[in-house]
Amino acid sequence: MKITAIKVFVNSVSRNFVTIKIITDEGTYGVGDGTLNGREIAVVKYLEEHIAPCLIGRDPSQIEDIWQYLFKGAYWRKGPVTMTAIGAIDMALWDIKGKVAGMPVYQLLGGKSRKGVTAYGHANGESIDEVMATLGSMIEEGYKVVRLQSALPGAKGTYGTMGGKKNYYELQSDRPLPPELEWNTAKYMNFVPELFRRARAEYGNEIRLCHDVHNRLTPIEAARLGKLLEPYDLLFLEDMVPADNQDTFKLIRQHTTTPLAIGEIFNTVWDAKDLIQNQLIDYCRMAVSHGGGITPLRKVADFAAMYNVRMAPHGAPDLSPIACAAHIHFDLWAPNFAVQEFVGFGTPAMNSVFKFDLKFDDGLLYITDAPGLGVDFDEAEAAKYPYKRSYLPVNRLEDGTMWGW
Ligand code: EZ4
Ligand code: CO
Repeated sequence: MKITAIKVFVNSVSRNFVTIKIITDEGTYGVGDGTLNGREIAVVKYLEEHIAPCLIGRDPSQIEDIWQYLFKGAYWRKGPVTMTAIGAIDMALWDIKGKVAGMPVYQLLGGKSRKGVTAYGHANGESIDEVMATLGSMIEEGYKVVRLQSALPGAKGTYGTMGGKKNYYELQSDRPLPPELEWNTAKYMNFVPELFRRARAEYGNEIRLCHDVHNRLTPIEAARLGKLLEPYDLLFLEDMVPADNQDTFKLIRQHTTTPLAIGEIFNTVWDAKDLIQNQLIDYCRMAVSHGGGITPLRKVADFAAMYNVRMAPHGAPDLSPIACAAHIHFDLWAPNFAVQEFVGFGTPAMNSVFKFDLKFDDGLLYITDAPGLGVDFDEAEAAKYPYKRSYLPVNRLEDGTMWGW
């Protein structure tokens, strides 16, 4: 079998998605997700100009060799654009291998370690009351784990909210430049414990809760937040500080028993190595797309397992149903899988572009035994939604200082 073509698509059904199809001379094709939020076209060009020409004529069964070829062969290793492009190729090759074998990808990885995949959803709101109402309905829907994010009263927008405007994850193409939000750490620190106090008071101790700080604290502030939230028994606090310097987490770890999660922007195991090896985190949030594919992610999982770190892949709305499918196969297999971020089934338009048979029942996600990844991409439907430039928001302190969003 030989690769005859690699097609790259970008569409804006609900938001921008980069999708690839690897076509073979035997008619079998594989699909992959190369979406990099706000930098989509950089990945499209990387795939079209720098990867596709090198892979035409190669044997698609050689997943590991192709991965090594693209990683080592680039010379310029790592980085989000390179690794997302490699991730898309890797996913599509696993899809082909599964289709050829007549097996779902989780079987190729080693088979199921569990009957279904525990999912966590988002309860985002403009006020604590709004978040509580959403949490209540999600518990009724069957969720066992929910992430809580509330706008700060009086703020222009907080992570997970946009100050009464669109959701941060929707297409922002009516704004020519990144939306600008405002941040105040002191107000946040005073506010967020109340969010979790209310959740426990109203919904009890059984529901597992988590929260995403989105890289907005300093290490000592993060340590304090971990302590403040200890009474509310979080499953994890995510991204309290950036991990550019992995040593930073030593300070946080010394002060709090609140479990820590990080990794959605990590591109290789090297971003997580010290965090894992020194047992400074509890959950690794690396994704199949931005982390370079299924091939490296399974190695991260095995490495993490040695240090009691569990996998909790990123699953925000800017990961397409193809990455979602790849994650579910990975999650079914990984012995140290914990929880999968999951934002629902998408709009009817999305379901016309991405065809994926997924079920949610009593907190768990299930897929069918379709060969490969079990997700298909409709080129003609996708063409109805052309790319529209759209950015993630940026964040400033109230005095104008640029901050992390
Ligand atoms: O901000 O996917 O845990 N989820 C997140 C996401 C990220 C977006 C970035 O594109 O932090 O919502
Ligand atoms: Co996050």
